[in-house]
Amino acid sequence: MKTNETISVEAEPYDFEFVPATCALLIIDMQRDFLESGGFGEMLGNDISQLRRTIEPNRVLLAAWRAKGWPVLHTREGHRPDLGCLPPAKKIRGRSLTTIGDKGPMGRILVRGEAGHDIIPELYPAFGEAVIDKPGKGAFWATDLHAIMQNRGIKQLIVTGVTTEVCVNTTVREANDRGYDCLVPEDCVGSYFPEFHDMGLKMIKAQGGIFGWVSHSKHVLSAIK
Ligand code: TIU
Repeated sequence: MKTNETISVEAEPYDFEFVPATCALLIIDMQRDFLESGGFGEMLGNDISQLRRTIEPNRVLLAAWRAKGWPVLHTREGHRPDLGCLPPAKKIRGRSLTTIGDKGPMGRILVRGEAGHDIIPELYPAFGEAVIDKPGKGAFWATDLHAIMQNRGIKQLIVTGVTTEVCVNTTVREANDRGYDCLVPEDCVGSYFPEFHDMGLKMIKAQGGIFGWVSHSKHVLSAIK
């Protein structure tokens, strides 16, 4: 398969077409604090199994994408150790006794360089794969993702990761407004709340693909094999 060949993936609301050289796999926030037992997500009372089911399909898709030598990007949600990029509103939201920046079960919560902030070992970035540290929910705001995509000629994104209605949806919307196409494989994204996951996906593909396309990793894998 040539990297300038157009590949068609079964998707909703209609097939998604992409050219490998200009389409990146963007894996959102597969961080220990969101996915692992004892992390920040679980500390807040969330059911991490809803997110952990995404690990294996992401691992398989990442391995396939890497085997082709196609572009891979990763993001992490978190803040500078001095918390200079943490808005006070985000710090106090939720009225929890322990909030972002405080000592949590895996180091300071969502602080860059801490164990819980890092990406889970199953999907650890390889050499040459950009890791984008983002202070917000969207991967474009206050990051160099847009510049990286422009510099590398990336026009389309396969967006996976967590959580469906928060960081994945926000990123897909930001990408849409910047003129990029996004495909979301539904088994590779997850939410602590199944009903938000379902609606988050419907919101993307409604109205003729108002924000993008929704598919399943099996359709991506069969299209690229
Ligand atoms: N990455 C991401 O979605 N961050 C969140 O805070 N998600 C929640 O669902 N809370």
